[in-house]
Amino acid sequence: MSDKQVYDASHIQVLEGLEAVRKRPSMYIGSTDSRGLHHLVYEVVDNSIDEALAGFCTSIEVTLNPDGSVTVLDNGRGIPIDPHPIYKKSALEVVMTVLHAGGKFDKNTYKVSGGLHGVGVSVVNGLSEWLEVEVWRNNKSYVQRYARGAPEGQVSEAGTSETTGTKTTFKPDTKIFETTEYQYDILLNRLRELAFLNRGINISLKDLRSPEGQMNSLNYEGGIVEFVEYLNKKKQPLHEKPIYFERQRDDMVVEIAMQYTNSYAENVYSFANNINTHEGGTHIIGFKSALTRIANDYIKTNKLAKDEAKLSGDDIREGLTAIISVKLMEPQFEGQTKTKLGNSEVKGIVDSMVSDGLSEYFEENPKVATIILEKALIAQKAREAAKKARELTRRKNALDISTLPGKLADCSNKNPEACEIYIVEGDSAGGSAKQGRDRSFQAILPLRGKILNVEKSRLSKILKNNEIVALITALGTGVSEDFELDNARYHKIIIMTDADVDGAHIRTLLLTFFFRYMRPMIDAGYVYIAQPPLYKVKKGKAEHYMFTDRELNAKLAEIGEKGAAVQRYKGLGEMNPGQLWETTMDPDTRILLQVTLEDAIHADEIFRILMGDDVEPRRNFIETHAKEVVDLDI
Ligand code: 0RA
Repeated sequence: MSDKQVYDASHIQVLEGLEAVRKRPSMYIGSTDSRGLHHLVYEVVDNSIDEALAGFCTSIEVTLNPDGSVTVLDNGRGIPIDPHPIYKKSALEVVMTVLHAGGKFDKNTYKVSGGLHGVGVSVVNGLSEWLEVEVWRNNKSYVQRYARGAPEGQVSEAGTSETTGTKTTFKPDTKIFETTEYQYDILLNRLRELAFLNRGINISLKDLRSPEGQMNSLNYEGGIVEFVEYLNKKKQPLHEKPIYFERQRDDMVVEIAMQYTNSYAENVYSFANNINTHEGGTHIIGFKSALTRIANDYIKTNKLAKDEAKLSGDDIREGLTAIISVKLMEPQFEGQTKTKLGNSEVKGIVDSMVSDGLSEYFEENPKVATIILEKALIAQKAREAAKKARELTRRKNALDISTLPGKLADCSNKNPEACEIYIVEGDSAGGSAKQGRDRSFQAILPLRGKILNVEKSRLSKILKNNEIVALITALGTGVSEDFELDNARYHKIIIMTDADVDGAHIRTLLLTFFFRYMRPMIDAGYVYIAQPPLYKVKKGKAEHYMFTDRELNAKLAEIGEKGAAVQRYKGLGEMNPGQLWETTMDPDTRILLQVTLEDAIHADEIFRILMGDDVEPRRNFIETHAKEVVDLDI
């Protein structure tokens, strides 16, 4: 194996680089949970997208293989294989084994940098049990294989080829990842987003892991216009076609698509180089300020308002679905999660294109303009009314307990960081929870019956609902525009509902409310879901609580079914205070699910499906996700 020896000597430096990746994977891909696992695929796909943006690739195929590996195939130019001038080995090997080597060849395309993407495919290689790459170039085919990032041999020729392209297959390392099971829907959502953001590219996803399999082909010639139509699929638009603007300056391209619906929610999503800029940035600032200004100008010029009413940004964005997509050469990503666009030059360009484009659109479509602006004026009136109602729910200061809701059983500790509040379904479970809790740091707020469905009402109406007012007052944060995370009276807000359909519904109603009106609470990781047990197994004197059917079956197999009594808990009310504490509230033994916002676009869709007017999509969703609905994680 002389070949191997040569390699052992030359890849020492490589191993040093990728060893760091294996030692601290989270530094490179964010985490080693399911999220990090999915990032591996995005990383590889991003390289093919870059090749497509450079104009050389039209098709990207992602396949989930039966052995747990993933293949990404594109028809680009193929990664160069000739010797690299500095590293003295194939450029392909350098790309696959040297950190951050990926984008150095070609400076003329929009490359992702910063954020979790753009760390380079070598990171994927380092975190894979094995990876195999095949390149078609120069009428030849070349292959190389690696184990945990280290080449198993040199790049070798493997026959002739009439096409060009790159195929990467990798198997995520079970030594690194907590889970190595890919979720089809998560990949599909991101690939669909990429297909919308990069119009014309053919992207497919294929699942070969089970005989039934599944497959989706994504191709949107309409780009982000189709993205907006897709997001509004189940809503009622106020005008037929999304409004679309595109402008190019120097090396920057800005695209905006927007459409109003009769809903109350705002769905404005922004992207920079295909990365969802959750934290906003200069493109969003430019967009919002131009939109508000042009709307107010139009109202004034055309005397649409009876009084001197002036729209706020929120008023003119009520019911708006919009996508803002910027592609630029050197994006600066800032903010806590590096998802805030910092490039200052972007603001002015977006502002001026929206100003010009929207005034022209309003001039040419006066009927649509009137419909949009009249809705915004109603939103403005409702906002004034809501403001008055909000003031009633706002506590003067956090220590003043005179205004706290009567049914809140507060805790004695006043340090929010140490305090938790259990939001409990029903008075009887609320009673057990009050008796079972540790009153020093656990507060209990029982909610009676179903809270209002916030998806179907404006804030002014929502604030007339007693259960919601009690909730807001207890939390101390205020709501919507007035929301102040720093005023939260508890840093754990724990939703505790029965493990049945009604419980799931109440939980979804509460999550919808947090999502729409207290979003920073979710972003801060304050919102949790309690996991009460489903079963109690009793054999002799021993009692065991089981949280899933699988656990139950395993337990029964272990202790034997003879003489074991199985009690299925239908509701929290069936547990006495001691049991409730032991199974669901004791920090040492309980299981809490933290609510995270993996994908706001998808969360919005799910909430609309689950909470909206249409029965049909709701039934479809519940039928296909029946098992997951019980622990819905938005
Ligand atoms: C730089 C230069 C060239 C191709 C690529 C990058 C490339 C990289 C990847 C990663 C996945 N698929 C890819 N396809 C292409 C080629 C430059 C040339 O041929 O002149």
